[in-house]
Amino acid sequence: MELNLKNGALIIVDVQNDFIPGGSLAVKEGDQVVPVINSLQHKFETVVATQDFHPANHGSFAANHPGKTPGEFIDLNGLTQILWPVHCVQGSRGAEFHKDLEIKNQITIFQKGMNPEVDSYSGFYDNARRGDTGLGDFLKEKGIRTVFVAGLALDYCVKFTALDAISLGFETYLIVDSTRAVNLQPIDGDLAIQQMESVGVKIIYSNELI
Ligand code: VGL
Ligand code: ZN
Repeated sequence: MELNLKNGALIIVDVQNDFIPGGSLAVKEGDQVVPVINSLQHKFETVVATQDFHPANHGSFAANHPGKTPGEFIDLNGLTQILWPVHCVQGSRGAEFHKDLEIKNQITIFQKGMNPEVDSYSGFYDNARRGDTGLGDFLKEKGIRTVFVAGLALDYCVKFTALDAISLGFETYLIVDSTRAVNLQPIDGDLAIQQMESVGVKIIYSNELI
């Protein structure tokens, strides 16, 4: 496949210590995406990274709902919210990017999840689609037409970032070997891929870009 990367951007989603084995919301093999993503960065003029960046009182943390445990569902200001372990708290080591992820100065970082009242999976909007990180306008101002999504986790933040990218009119690719799923249910990663494909996300492997 010939892919024109000229008007393309790489979106690196949430490659942070808490999503890596040893972290509080560890994704199995999450560390394995790092060398793949590093090998792709030089292909793109535009590289952005998202960073899950919660205050300690965030409403998605089970610990902030007495008697609740991770994996349970609650209503959070009108949205169904699955409860998570405390993760990616602002200023904590878990919120930092994996130490081997190459973060060069031309990478622009978009933080999300700062509002304790609503969770924020996508790199573009919060889950209520009210808060906007500015990523969509940033990409459009650069003339970006195609985005390539990589990172963690496939069945949450990667999926919702890709779905929003499609809804904003970007041609959207998932680099499938540059992501891993949380898989609360073992099938979740596969379902996420199906859902993305059903709205037009194209699935590619990193070696198709090299
Ligand atoms: C994520 C759950 C909660 C993710 C972030 O990056 O996929 N998942 N917060
Ligand atoms: Zn989070």
